[in-house]
Amino acid sequence: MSPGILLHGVVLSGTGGIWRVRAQDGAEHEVSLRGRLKQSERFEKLAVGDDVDLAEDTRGGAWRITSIHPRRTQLARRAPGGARGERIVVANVDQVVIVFAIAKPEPHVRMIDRFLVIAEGNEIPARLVLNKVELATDAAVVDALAVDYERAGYPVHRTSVKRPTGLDALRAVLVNRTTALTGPSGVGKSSLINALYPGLNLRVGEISESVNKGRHTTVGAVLVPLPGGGYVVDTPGLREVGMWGLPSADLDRCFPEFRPVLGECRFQDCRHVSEPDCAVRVGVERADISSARYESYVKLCAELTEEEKRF
Ligand SMILES: Nc1nc2c(ncn2[C@@H]2O[C@H](COP(=O)(O)OP(=O)(O)O)[C@@H](O)[C@H]2O)c(=O)[nH]1
Ligand SMILES: [Mg+2]
Ligand SMILES: [Zn+2]
Repeated sequence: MSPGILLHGVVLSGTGGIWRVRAQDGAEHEVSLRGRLKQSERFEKLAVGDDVDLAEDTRGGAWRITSIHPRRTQLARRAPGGARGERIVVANVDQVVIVFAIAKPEPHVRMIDRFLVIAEGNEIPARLVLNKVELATDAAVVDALAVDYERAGYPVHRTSVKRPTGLDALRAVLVNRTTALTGPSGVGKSSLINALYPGLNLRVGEISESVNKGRHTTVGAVLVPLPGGGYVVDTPGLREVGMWGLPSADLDRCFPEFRPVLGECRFQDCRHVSEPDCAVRVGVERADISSARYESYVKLCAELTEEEKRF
């Protein structure tokens, strides 16, 4: 038997055993798994974003997945209260890009911080896009919105689609990477993608905003190849990943600006809420740590603690 041609590819989409894979030559194939893999545990875990090897069936023109490469990262939706029942929403995301707007709609910092925690909890680098900057009366207004995130170590792109600003720099960080683009409705995600890649009709974040609203079924993530190389994840949104399963005790480490002082609280298991001699709260008092970010921490911590009580 001839071994047939082998190709390397990336899973773009798929459910129910049929997967759409983009080979490195750009051709897309609808494929299923080889019997051997199908029976293995890894079949259960094949996800959009996975790097796979493809082989051409010796009998027909069909392509099959023969192996799955180890993952660089995964965005997992964990079962509440434990590690079991984890479902991988998308594999090999290199970065999370969170879009918000200077106005229209007003920035919702709590939601931004929640997205950042999800990225940190999954150990995926994050950056922010502050869009609609032409609506600001002066640069100080923009800087005031960016500063908390920049001080926490996140790159912030200042962009405008209306008066083209920052678009080349944003496109440059998307090249050859797999990016999960997210953010509230109306901030300009679709406009940005269309400005960066005219003609690429992406529904970024729109599944959760419309189709999937109020449903229990999940629409899977889809990778969209970018003209310059790389992928953007067209996803129901990070909201569907959620923080489920993140232990409340690990939340502090998801705020990078807290990390330098985390060993300095009086209690080793300090939650930084009401404990005495808390180094995080001292940091907030001294304005080394942003009080808005700290407030997000307290809110999210309460949410996770509540969840832990329920399970
Ligand atoms: N003023 C201004 N409006 C923008 C900008 N980018 C997008 N918009 C507008 O914001 C609204 C929502 O944009 P859209 O791309 O649909 O947002 P999405 O929901 O995040 O995909 C539309 O009316 C856009 O024209 C911008 O840079 N400046
Ligand atoms: Mg949109
Ligand atoms: Zn503390």
